[in-house]
Amino acid sequence: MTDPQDILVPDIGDFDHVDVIEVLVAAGDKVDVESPLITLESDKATMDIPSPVAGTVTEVRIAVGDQVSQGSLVAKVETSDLVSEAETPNAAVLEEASPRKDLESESGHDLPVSEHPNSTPPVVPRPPPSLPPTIESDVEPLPHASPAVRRFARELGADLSKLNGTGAYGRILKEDVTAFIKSMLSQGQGTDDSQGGFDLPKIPEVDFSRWGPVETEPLSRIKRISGRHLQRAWLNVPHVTHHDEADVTELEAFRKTLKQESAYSEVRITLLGFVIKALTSAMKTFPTINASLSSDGETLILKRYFNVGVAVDTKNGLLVPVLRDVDTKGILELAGELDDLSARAREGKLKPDEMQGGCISISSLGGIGGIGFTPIVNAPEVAILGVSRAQIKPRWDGNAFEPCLMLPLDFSYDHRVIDGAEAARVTAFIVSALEDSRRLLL
Ligand code: CAO
Repeated sequence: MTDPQDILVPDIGDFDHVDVIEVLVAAGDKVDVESPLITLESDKATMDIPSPVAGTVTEVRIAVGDQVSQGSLVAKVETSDLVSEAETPNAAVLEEASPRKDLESESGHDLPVSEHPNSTPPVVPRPPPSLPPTIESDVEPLPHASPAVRRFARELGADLSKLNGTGAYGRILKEDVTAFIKSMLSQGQGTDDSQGGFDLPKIPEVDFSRWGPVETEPLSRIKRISGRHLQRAWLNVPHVTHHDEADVTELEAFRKTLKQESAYSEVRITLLGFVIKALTSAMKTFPTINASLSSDGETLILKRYFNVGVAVDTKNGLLVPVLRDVDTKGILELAGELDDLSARAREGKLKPDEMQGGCISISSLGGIGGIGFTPIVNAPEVAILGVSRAQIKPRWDGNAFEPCLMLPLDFSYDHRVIDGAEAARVTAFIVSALEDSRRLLL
């Protein structure tokens, strides 16, 4: 061990007689190179004064409320022989350090004087590039907190704009951040059910009434729940959407024929029944689309059952009832089940377990309109098929353009599980199944 070294306020630019707003160490604390020792605040900026050496603080010579300038004694730090010169990036600065009297004459201030004239020369951290005092200008309206507290908050993912400071003039202290994190955890925020982590930049609150009359109404319960689920999926899943279209001219003609046959008059047959069947076939051929990632992201859970969720638009928001064992059912049965489930969804009569156990989802806006959209994967599922409105388009058959009924398909997938090429193959498979419905029998 060497004698304790004096740690002085380094060159802090044009600042003079700056208030000490925080003392971040006490005698006995171990510090590393760059550990903040004190925080200063002028009317223009706050800054941390870092330790230029690693070691143990033996004495702190500054208190909150003091005023300091370049050369003021901050603390004494006992460095170990091992780290004092060889390992600290400040070794060069130590050698270059101006003797105390130079400092006094340079600054012209009545600086605190070392009590040990024969001790190791004081460390005057004219900081090398790797060791600047952390200065944060107040040009941007930052929350009132020192850089050390901001760093602490950043490490814990706490949004300082949500905190009320208990320090002088409302300054946010380290204790305030700790209390905030504890209260977030006790409310279950930051867990799997959170709204996506509280370190997300917040959308600023705007008073719209400044520009005209407004009304405020609560979101429906379904919208609040599904919104949270959608946000979680959107933020957690790296989404890609693959677009394609299927020529369903023949399929639609077939569907219209069925609709006219009395044997099928009981059931409302729409294109969606065929799409569900084509998707089921794709799930069998491409098992990765019928899978989920384990929560640690290390393994893939492949499902050997085939359940398809179908998004249903209700007046209160989106619900996704699940058609079970779709591989064992025909198109008529699926159409009948879907009609029943969607009717009960709209009446608010679905049971919770009827919305569970899906393997993949379909979102069809075909009855409403649109040429395409990018559905959000219903995580922990890994894919969703969006269906938009079929419309007549000219298609080149090699000799001439033919009017064909083209059905737009939008296949969104979790790119951690499904590669782009695989997604293209899956979608092409669904397209060919819809273009030649005999394939649905395979
Ligand atoms: N192209 C052209 N016509 C279509 C079509 C398409 N892709 N899809 C449906 N249609 C037609 C149907 O054939 C039906 O016409 P007919 O009465 O002449 O047969 C009409 O549009 C209405 O269909 P529908 O929407 O009532 O029935 P569906 O089986 O296609 O869909 C359901 C059922 C529950 C999926 C749908 O009613 C619904 O709620 N869709 C909204 C889903 C949603 O909101 N998704 C967005 C979620 S955010 O990702």
